Amino acid sequence: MAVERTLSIIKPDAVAKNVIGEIYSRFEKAGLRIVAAKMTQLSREQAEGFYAVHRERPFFNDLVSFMISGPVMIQVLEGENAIAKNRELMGATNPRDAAPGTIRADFAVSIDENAVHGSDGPETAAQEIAYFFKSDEIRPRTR
Ligand code: RTP
Ligand code: MG
Repeated sequence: MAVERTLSIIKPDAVAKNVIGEIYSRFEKAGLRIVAAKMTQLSREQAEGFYAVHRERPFFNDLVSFMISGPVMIQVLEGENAIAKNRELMGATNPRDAAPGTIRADFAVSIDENAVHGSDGPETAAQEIAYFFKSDEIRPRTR
């Protein structure tokens, strides 16, 4: 199985709940390595650009307002099958449908405030990583 990279965001609700470490621990236990990370508060333009694919959807404005409501923690995860593995750890978009033990089941309260983002495929992963990180800000394992 191929080593992949994926973009993960710990959203404002989970940062406010002080569970960054708990979520990082789940990534690490699943064999995913954090190879880049930054805490920031997104501007409206950044959030709109990031979620541009959803621009026409009825929830777009609420989604953008939520994503800029507080700091987020953005990371690149690297590992075997990282994209699907991260989606599995996250659980379903709506925490009500998320399997027990997933990040969204444990930390999210609603479909609007659902704790984490993860890239949904190889192309979006590459685009989303480049959206937030320059290549020299990504530091894969060297020892
Ligand atoms: P994300 O992109 O944040 O990782 O979430 P996802 O792939 O599981 O879900 P996606 O379909 O990409 O939707 C992006 C975010 O928009 C909000 N959403 N609300 N009210 C609704 O029907 C609805 N559908 C989606 C969610 O917060 C979702 O994470
Ligand atoms: Mg998505």
